[in-house]
Amino acid sequence: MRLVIGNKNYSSWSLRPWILLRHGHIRFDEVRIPLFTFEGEQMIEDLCPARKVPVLYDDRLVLWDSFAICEYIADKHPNKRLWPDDAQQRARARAMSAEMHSGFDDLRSSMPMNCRRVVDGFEPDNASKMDINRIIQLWDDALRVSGGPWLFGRYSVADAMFAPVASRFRTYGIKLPKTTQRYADDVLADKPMLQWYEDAQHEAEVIDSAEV
Ligand SMILES: N[C@@H](CCC(=O)N[C@@H](CS)C(=O)NCC(=O)O)C(=O)O
Repeated sequence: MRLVIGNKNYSSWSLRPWILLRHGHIRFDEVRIPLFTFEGEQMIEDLCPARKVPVLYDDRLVLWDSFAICEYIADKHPNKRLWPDDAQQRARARAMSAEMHSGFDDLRSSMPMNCRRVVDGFEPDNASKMDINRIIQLWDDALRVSGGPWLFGRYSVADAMFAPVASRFRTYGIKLPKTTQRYADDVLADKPMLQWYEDAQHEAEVIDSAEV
């Protein structure tokens, strides 16, 4: 299995399947594309059917969307139990993941993931504040029902889908209520996340449009 990803510092969509694979202790090779560089454009042309990362290669399968990749990883490794066992909790975890995948446009565009940065005095606009409040509500509801430490108790696809949000909250200094702050801290202190951050530190490329 081979996962094609973008710059670790910036590529939030790449982080999702990468961290899920690492959490599941599933072996894979990693190919990193330095986005928006001459070399990167060539690699995107060669490796990414939708001209976006991430892309998963597994035998003859070429899979080009982060959520579909997470679903496939969970399907292929049922013993890793990457969705909640209970049908209703699984449905909720899917709805949360789908909401992340298709929504929060304002937060995503005004607060791009940037693992290396901490931005002082950042004030989110009103639309991003609404996204932030909705995410707090989602995390809080899930943690209240499951008791934590992950959104649905055991680590699931939903945690992988929201991992880049915890990174954004730290970069832009977003204040969270106690329970959700604890969850965000756990996400960032998680071993695979620390590895992702470490790798991001060693990247030299700067994408100006993601430097708020
Ligand atoms: N819906 C896609 C979005 C993927 C996406 O937007 N990837 C960004 C990087 S995080 C990308 O490849 N950007 C490069 C480009 O647009 O040229 C998914 O979930 O995988």
